[in-house]
Amino acid sequence: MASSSSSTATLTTGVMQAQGNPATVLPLQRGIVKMVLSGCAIIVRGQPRGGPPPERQINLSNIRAFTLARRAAQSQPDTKDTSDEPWAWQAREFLRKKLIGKEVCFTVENKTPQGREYGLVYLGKDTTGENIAESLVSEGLAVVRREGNRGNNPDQIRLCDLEDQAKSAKKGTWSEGAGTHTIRDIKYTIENPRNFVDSLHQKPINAIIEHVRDGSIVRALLLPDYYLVTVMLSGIKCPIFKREPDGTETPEPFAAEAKFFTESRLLQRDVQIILESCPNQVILGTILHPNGNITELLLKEGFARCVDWSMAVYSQGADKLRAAERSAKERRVRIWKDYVAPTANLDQKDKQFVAKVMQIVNADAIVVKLNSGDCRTIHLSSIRPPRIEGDANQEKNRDKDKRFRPLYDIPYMFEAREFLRKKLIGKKVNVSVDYIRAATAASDTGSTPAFPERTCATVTIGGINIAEALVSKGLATVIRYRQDDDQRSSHYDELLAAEARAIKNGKGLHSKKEVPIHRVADISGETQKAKQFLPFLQRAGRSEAVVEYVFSGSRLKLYMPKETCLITFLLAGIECPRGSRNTAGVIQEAEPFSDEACLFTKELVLQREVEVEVESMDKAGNFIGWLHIDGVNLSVALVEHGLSKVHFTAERSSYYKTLLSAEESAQQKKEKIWANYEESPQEEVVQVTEEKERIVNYKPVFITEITDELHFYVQDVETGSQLEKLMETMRSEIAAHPPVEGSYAPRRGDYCIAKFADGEWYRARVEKVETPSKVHVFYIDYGNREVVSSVRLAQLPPSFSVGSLPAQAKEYAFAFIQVPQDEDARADVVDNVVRDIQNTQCLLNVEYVGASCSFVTLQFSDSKDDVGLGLIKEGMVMVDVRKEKHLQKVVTEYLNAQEAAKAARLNLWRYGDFRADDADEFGFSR
Ligand SMILES: *[C@@H]1O[C@H](CO)[C@@H](O)[C@H](O)[C@H]1NC(C)=O
Ligand SMILES: *[C@@H]1O[C@H](CO)[C@@H](O)[C@H](O)[C@H]1NC(C)=O
Ligand SMILES: CC(=O)N[C@H]1CO[C@H](CO)[C@@H](O)[C@@H]1O
Ligand SMILES: CC(=O)N[C@H]1CO[C@H](CO)[C@@H](O)[C@@H]1O
Repeated sequence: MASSSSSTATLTTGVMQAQGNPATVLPLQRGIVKMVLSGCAIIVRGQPRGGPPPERQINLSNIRAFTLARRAAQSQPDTKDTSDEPWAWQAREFLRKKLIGKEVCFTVENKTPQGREYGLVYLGKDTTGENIAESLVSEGLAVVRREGNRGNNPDQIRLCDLEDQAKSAKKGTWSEGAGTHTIRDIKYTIENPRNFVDSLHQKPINAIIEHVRDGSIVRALLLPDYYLVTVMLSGIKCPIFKREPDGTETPEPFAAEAKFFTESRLLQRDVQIILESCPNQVILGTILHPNGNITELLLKEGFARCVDWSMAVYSQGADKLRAAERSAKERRVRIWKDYVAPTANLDQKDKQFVAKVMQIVNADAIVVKLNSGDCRTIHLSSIRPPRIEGDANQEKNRDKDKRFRPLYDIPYMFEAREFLRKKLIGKKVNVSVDYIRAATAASDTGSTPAFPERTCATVTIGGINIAEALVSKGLATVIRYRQDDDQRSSHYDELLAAEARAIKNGKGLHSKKEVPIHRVADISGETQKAKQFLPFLQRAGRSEAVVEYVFSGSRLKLYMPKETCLITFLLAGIECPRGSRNTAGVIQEAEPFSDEACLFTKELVLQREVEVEVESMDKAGNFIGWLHIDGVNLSVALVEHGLSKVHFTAERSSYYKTLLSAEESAQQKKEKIWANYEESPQEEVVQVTEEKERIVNYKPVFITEITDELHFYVQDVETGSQLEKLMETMRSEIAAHPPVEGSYAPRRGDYCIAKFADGEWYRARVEKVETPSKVHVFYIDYGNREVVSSVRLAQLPPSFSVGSLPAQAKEYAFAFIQVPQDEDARADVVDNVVRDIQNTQCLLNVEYVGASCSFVTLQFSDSKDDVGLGLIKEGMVMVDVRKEKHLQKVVTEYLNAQEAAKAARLNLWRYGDFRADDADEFGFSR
């Protein structure tokens, strides 16, 4: 081998040219073997220059190999599949194993006009390496071309010698027999690919990658049975070569690079493949190679993106794929070079934080309280709450009388909300923001509503992804995205998997069972219904409730699960600062600390399970009572924290003492509303910001009963005829079917009929059963009470129930009047009042609302004189000074009358002003 001393010696070693001018030295070239085309041709890759490197096909000089099987061109129906010539496959495999991925050097001896190159190929860097043509001939895997005038060529002579040796050793093609066993039976098509894939049970099978179409699609020859299949890598997609209508191909950005990446690692390598699934005739699989797995590598290098639908079948851990993709995005490599993370402009502290759950909104969002004290609404990423199926028109066809309440009326909405509520409310959760969904405008047609900007996050508690839990119970579904939309959950695949499980197990929304129905009676704001319902709640004692909404510190909406109804509930015993209100277009400013009180109540009770004791109702149909949560009485707690004052109506309740001491301690500490508190209760000026007018609307009532406490019961004169009619028909029915004496067993709270001293039957309610002969009843239409034997009681005929006509006797108390504590003095007043007004018609006006009943002024219907004022004038009672501005005119009138009575030393004042005496004694002056 001649060697020149030129500086290029290391790169280009001279080889004598085979034919022609012996003085010419052919340049020696190098490359890496990309592919073996047949037993006599290879594709060699040069040095990459920027993009994918140049490639050249080299046919080995002087030999002829056997032809490999060829599939008929689909476009030419007259061609047929041809099969392997004997030993053709063995020759290909011999070269493949020897050469793929290896460095070779070669000289080109000849180049045809079509550009096909023929030459000598040596394994390694120089011609000292194995001569490939010689090896083939020695193995009997190729035959020497003896045609032509080549007798004097030393290379050819060597080949002929080697061939002669192979012949005598009976190697390869020179062995006995026709060599038919060396012919493959290639299966180009599979009858039922899905069955085929299933039958392999995800076991790795040996294969050779025969062709790489693009980065993520290959043709593989499955061994040992020679199935030739196209496999798409599960879970990913590389940029492709788009086929245009005119037959040309346009590569998407990085398509060629991705293809080269896969090709250079896998083409004609021995691999194992797991065939994972076969949707729509496409086989999805994962290629295993000792040096790593190509799916992950492609993602990590930014040559591929994750594909939701096929990730589900990826058998080697979809999370690793997402992580690889995430890493590529973060480094902005290749296809991600312009990538901007959805949370890119958030501070780390806004991206991930721990917060306390304050409220569950519908079934896919929560309100959390941050460490800073601010509240934020967080939507659960990538899930969709239960919703109404079908078009919105159906909604219009709904029962028009019934208000549509999504929480109860959308199937599974309530279940979803309850699941979240029970698991999360009041708890600390980890929030990891996945994306911010921009606000959207409503569509012109109004078919899609406007959405404000939404913060969407993965929320976990104790390591559990709450969205995944919701989806796996079938209480939410997973949103599908466009492939390139990464505004989605960071745990999207787990959500999809959870959904697949829920569908398979028929959970919740995916269940074939009838949807659970929640018939909820909304009593809030329905005075009539509330009236009927009041006695049930009063009787029930402590009832369970869920706080559905907090309007203000003391005004709540409750869901009563046992009674399946919604009510508005006001806290008894306190005066809570009012929020700003808009009454008839006039904005009234909020009282100080109204927001604090509202927040306090929200934080303590919103969406919690509580117990309530309903005591009474106001005229708007709101129930009034006490609310307890975990041993805390909310009225007391608000007072304790200086967020409410004790209201005088609390006096009668069993919590009065607790309230007062709570108030005292708040005053001492100068908490919130007591910040400017000076210890001189007499001087206390109550800020009454309310500017409302006293409402004067006297209506005729019939006074039926006056109690020892100077409360009284009245019947509404306007509905009096209804009661008369009811009594009449009831009595005639009873006369026709007299009750069997003693057949009725009274129970506390029951409605019944009772035979009064006049021998007539009246509607009544059992208040207490001491013994069968001592039953306490309350005549619901008259307000009087009696202890009777049960033989005087009978079942209330259903047609006369309080449902058909509510109890007619309503309880009231005198406004602006303090009932004397002294029993004798009180008895005097009661006697006086009984004499004047019992069983007469009067005019009644509600002045203000108390915890157990409303406070009213009464007028005699003839003279229009005020009954209460009359009592003041006679010195029978003292004035209860109300501080509301709009009542001051009446209060002043009352106080003037009181002064006159005092001066005249009437009744209570007969010994002078006993209160002033006390005051003087203790050094106070008035
Ligand atoms: C060169 O190699 C190709 C690929 O195997 C083959 O089709 C072709 O016939 C070869 N040419 C000659 C002249 O052997
Ligand atoms: C929040 O995440 C941290 C770390 O991942 C964990 O230690 C902590 O327990 C989580 N807190 C909750 C409430 O899940
Ligand atoms: C199943 C398998 O082969 N997984 C491998 C995929 O490739 C990565 C490296 O690229 C390996 O770490 C995994 O073990
Ligand atoms: C009877 C009852 O529940 N009383 C509670 C009212 O609330 C205060 C504090 O908020 C508790 O200390 C009482 O025990």
